[in-house]
Order: sequence, then C-alpha cells, then structure tokens
Amino acid sequence: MAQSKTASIDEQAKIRDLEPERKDSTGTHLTTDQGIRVDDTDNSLKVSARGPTLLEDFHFREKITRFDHERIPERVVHARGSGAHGYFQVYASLKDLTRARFLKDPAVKTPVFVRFSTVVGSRGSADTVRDVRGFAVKFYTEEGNFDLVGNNIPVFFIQDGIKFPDVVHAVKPEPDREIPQASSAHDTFWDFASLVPETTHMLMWILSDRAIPRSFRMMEGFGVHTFRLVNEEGKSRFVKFHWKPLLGVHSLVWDEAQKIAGKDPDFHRRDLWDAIEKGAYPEYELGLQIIEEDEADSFDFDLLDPTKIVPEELVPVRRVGKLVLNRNPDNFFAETEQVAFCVQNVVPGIDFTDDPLMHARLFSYLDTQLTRLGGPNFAQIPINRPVARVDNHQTDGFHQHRIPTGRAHYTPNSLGGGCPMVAGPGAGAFTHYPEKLTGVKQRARSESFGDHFTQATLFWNSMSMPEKEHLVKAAVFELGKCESKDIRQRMVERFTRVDAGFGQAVAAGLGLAAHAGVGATVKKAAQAVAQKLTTKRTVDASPTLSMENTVKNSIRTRRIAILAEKGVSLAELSAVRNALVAEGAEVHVISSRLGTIEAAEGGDIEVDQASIHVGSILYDAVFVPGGAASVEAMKKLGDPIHFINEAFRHNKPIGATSEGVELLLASNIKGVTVASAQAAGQTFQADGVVTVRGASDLTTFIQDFVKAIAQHRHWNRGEKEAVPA
Ligand code: HDE
Repeated sequence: MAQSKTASIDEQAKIRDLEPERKDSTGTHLTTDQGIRVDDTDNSLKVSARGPTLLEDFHFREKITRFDHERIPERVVHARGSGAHGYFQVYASLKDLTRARFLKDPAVKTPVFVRFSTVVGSRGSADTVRDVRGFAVKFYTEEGNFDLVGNNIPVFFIQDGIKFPDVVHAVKPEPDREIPQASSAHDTFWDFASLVPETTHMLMWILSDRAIPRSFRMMEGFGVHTFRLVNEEGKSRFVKFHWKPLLGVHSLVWDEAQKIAGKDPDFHRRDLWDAIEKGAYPEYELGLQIIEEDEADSFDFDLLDPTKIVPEELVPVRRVGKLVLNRNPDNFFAETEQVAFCVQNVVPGIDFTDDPLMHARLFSYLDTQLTRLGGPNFAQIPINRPVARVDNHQTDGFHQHRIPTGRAHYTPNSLGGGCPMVAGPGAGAFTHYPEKLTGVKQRARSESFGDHFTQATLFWNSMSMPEKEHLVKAAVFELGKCESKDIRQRMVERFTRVDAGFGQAVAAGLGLAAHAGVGATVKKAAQAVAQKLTTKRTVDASPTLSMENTVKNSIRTRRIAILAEKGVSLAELSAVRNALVAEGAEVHVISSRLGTIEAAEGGDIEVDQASIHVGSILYDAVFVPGGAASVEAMKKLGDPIHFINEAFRHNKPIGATSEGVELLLASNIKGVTVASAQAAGQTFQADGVVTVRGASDLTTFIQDFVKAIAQHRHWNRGEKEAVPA
C-alpha cells in the first residue's frame, strides 16, 4: 500500500535523489533541445554569407529564445544568497519533546540544504553590507521537508506581518530614484523606523556588529518565532530554535566592510565556497530553549512577540545536534536560486504558535514561489522535492513533471482503490496541535506586545564598551546619511529612551542638541509597566548577547597575510607559516608582484597574491618576517605601509620578527610598544601587536601571535583614530 512506502534516509539520500538530474556533457555532441545534433553554432543560417538570417534557422531561434528567458524574478527580499548541502544529526533522542523522527534517532544523518542571504540588496549587490543575514535550512526528513527559515538576528522589526510590505518598501531603494542599493542608510528607512517604536529592539541589533558578520560560518542563526514541539503523547512545549557556530560569532568592522564591498563583493559567498572546497566544513549546533506551556506567562514579555528574545540566562540553550555543510552545489541556478523555503513546511512533532508575524509568513512563502518559480509545481523542482514520498491529487498546472497514472484523481474514490488515502492514527500523519481558542474578531495588537524598550535597553546594557562605540558610530553613519533633520531628531529621542548615554552620544555625533531625556509622562507609564512586571522573570543584562563572550580558542580558517619582498628571511617566514598552517589557518605570501621572490638565504618563495589584488581588509591578521632587503624595499612602497596601518586601524593582530619590526616603526602605529634592539630574544605584545628581535627560536613569538589571532580583534588601541587608513 502506498502509505507504507517510506523513504530511507541517510546523509546521502538527497544527493542520490538529485543524481539522475545531474548532467555531465563530457564527450557528447551539441544538440538542440529536441536532441537534434547541431552542425554549426557560430553562424546563423543566411541567404549568402552577407545576406539576411532566415527564420527557418530553428537552432538560432531556439538558442536566442532560451537565452532571452534565462532569468526568473529575484526574491523580493533575500535576493542575494549562497547555498550548501550537508547533514544534520541529533546527539541523543529528543523523544520526550517531539515526535519528529529526525529528532528522535541519533543514528540518522538527515540531509539538508542551507541558504544564507542578505535581505535588502538585489542579486548582484555586495555581501558585506549592513543587514540581517538569512539562515534558511531545508531538512529532507523521512516524514517530509521541514524548513527552518531563520535569520542571524533573533528578533524582527515588526510584530504583525501585515506591516512587512511597509518595512521592506521603506528599506529598499527609494522608489523615485532607486537609490541606495543594499543599504538602510537613507531617509525612507529611518523615517519608517522613527515612526514605528516596535522596531527599536531590532534597530539595536542592526546597528550592532551582528549586521556585518565576518563569515556565514561565524554567525548565529535563530528561528525568531516561538514554535511548538509536540511529543508522541500530544504534550506541547514552546521552543526557540538557535544555531550556534562552532567557530564562534565574529564580525567585521564597518570601515572594512565598506571597503570589502568594493575589493571583493563576493566576500561571504567566496568564503563559504572556499571553506567547503578545502574540507573546512562549516559546523553549527542546533540549540533549543524549551518553555513549558505553564511558564509562558512568567516573562516580562509575550512569547508570541517576535521583537523579544528569551534571554539565555533565564532559559538556557540546550545544544541537541549538529549541522555540517560539506558539499557545494553543482549549479547555482538549479539549486541555490530555485530552492524554495516555506515556513509552512513542518513535520509531525513541530508546530506553530499564534505569533502574528509567523502567520503572515505561513501565507507569504508559498505565495511568493508561485510567481518566482512560475507556477504551483515548484515543489517538483529537484532541490525542492522531498526525499519522502509524495502522493496526492494535486495535479496539472505549469511545469507538471509527473505523469500520474489511473483514472481517479479525487477523494473519495473506489476506482483507484481509495488511494492515496489519509493516514490513520499512528500512521505518521501531521495533526495540528489542538490549541483551544476563543475570542472576538478584531484588528488589534495585544497589550502584552506594548513594551518596545526594555529589551532594547537590555541589549545596550549587555554590550561591551567597544560594541557600544560601534553601535553609536553605526547610528551616526546611518542617520548622517538621512537628509531630513526631523528624522535624525526623532531617532535621537528614541535612542535616548533606550539609554540616555546612547542617545546623547548619537546626538553629539550628529551635531544635534542632546535630547532632554525621557519625558515625565513616558517615565510614569514606564514605571507603571515596570511595577506590573515585578513579579515576572527578567534580567538587566544578558552576557550571551555580547560577541566579546564568544568562543575565541582557535585560529582555524583565519586568513593571514605575510608581507615579503626579495631578501625576506626564509627561516622566519617558513617557521611562522608552518606553525599557522598547522593550527588550521590559511596563509598567503603577499608581494608587489606575482611569481616568486628570492629569499635572503637563497631559494625561491612562491608569491600567493600581489598587493594590487588584495589588501589588509581581506585578511584576519598580518605577519612581517625579517630580512633587511625585504623590509627596506617595503618601507619605500605605499602598499605594505598602508597594509599595516589599515590592519592596525581595524584592530587586527599584527606580528613582526627581526627587521620586520622596522616596517611597523615606519608605519603610523608608533604609539604601540614593539620589541627594541636591546630586548633581543624577548617577545613583546601590546594590544595584539606581537614583535620579537634577535630570537634564535620563535616558539614564544608564535604562541603569542596565535593567541592574538584567536582573539580576532584587539579593541583597546587608543591611538588608532590617528592612523591614516
Ligand atoms: Fe522572510 N520572506 N518574510 N523572514 N525570509 C522571504 O520568501 C516574509 C521574515 C527569511 O534563502 C520571501 O522565498 C514576510 C522573518 C529568509 O530562499 C518572502 C515576513 C525571518 C528568507 C518572505 C518575513 C525571515 C526569506 C522572499 C513578515 C526570520 C530567504 C523570497 C511576516 C525568521 C529564504 C522567498 C531563502 C524570504 C516573506 C519576515 C527569514 C517574500 C511576509 C521574521 C531567511 O516570502
């Protein structure tokens, strides 16, 4: 019987499913779409060599027609993205929590396809813009597809999906001039934001370093909404989904992000592709915050409000399984562009809540694919089709690929033996959680969604000093790009309500008068709310929100530049390079020209990159080895000096040995202590600048440099503002 046929799932199940669709044309002849071999694809059919082209040339017409129709509409939001295959495996059975089979069997590796994206920009926009990142995961489970369509920020701009077109219209390029591309730094976005207080918490995140990730491999993911997990006994619990990257959460700095957008607009896409090609597979742990139904009202916010987080200090994140991305797509269009995530795609054991943002999404994703992918059969596109069996009477429509057999395409039927039939109890059917509901039909927002400031303030309070400074600078940058002074003023008032110091700092940066602070009426109302909430669970700060507290124990996959010219010390270059590579870093020798350079000791060193192609912005750290001639040559070149200055300005670790220290002294970072000739053999370390001279053994230097790189950034460089870069 049909319903007894279930898919066998293992890590390769989706790859096998895609296999018949893969096409390798090696050793074949060129044909038309009808399979007719083509004799010439360079010249159209003409009446004499200089005459007009004939309509009869079916190959010419087919080739041009197909070309004319290569594009499909880009996604309305999240147009630019990058995808990868992989698998998910749960550490131990979660059967207490859910009946979802892929979460109950630790032996199963469920195939997944993941797409990361920016939100605002068009398909061709730069990767490193200030924006939310999409983190969408399609699990091909034996019970059907589960799509967890999340972001790298745990809250959203709005509370009710009916406002989504408004916020997206506001942030997208302005309609008359179609400017700016992929940027929120313009009047319409901040006009909207300044008039809609529920955006406040999300604005704090978007202005923070979370909005400029170092890599897709180094950012968290969040399901944002509260979902339900339902177990075999029908017991429901609330859940928040998290993805925790094993490499930690790291970011760029804003000046760097803007420059990368020019030097390598594909920075994040390239990083993901290269990491997977090299076998440095991105890994994330799935985290769950479980909230019992009877605890739902115990917080000082509403669990259904998507502008709120559940602080990890109140409900710890339990890490339950691992996602590994280990295969790049074969074809960007067929897989990454055509993949259609739908929030509605859930499997038995996972269910929805009444979050009004989620409900709009339950409608929108299916709807948008109809236009984007040209009709209702998009679930048959190879990347979208489940590995689980699909049997139903949904039929016809554009691009139907299946050939249903038999006469009965309706239910109930007797001509088809009643098949496909609905699954009885216990046969694996999805049954919606029988939530009890009563109420009056109305267009309204729950009062429990009314506090737009407590968690914005919580976010501010949880940031380290450097993170706070970055937030202020980001706000000044964004609002400074607005032409309307009224909008700036309104935002300063808003930020002052979040935190007086924050508001004042932004006002100062914009040359505006500081706002007087929170008005008496507002204060009174806030006190009343606070009093009402005293019995609720709350925290004043949440250290897990600060990226300063992330994992900083490895330099795996970090990109490190070695600056060298002819006469470089091979011994120092090799010792440091080998040690860094052994720690899992990627090391490039950068010189003024491609080819090879001759080392001081003789012998040639292969140059990986010429300075014309790269810059400090594309690296996590820089090392300058000794070798008098190499360093003397670099002192006379603008690029190496600029490299050092810029790396310093962007708080990156800098290492130098022997004469290499001279290059640091020739740059503008003089305020920092470096090893002096007198201190021979002693390693110096100041704010992530690690130096040594006259050392016969570089072990200590290497250890300190590796530690400095693992820190990612060194924020306490007081003098950095004076460094030109
Ligand atoms: Fe989306 N969103 N969204 N969104 N979203 C789309 O679906 C929408 C929201 C997210 O890599 C669209 O297939 C509405 C929150 C990701 O293909 C569209 C609302 C979160 C992706 C759409 C939201 C997301 C999308 C555009 C408010 C984080 C990219 C193309 C109610 C939890 C998926 C498409 C991919 C894409 C609608 C808000 C995440 C138009 C109506 C909140 C990661 O359907």
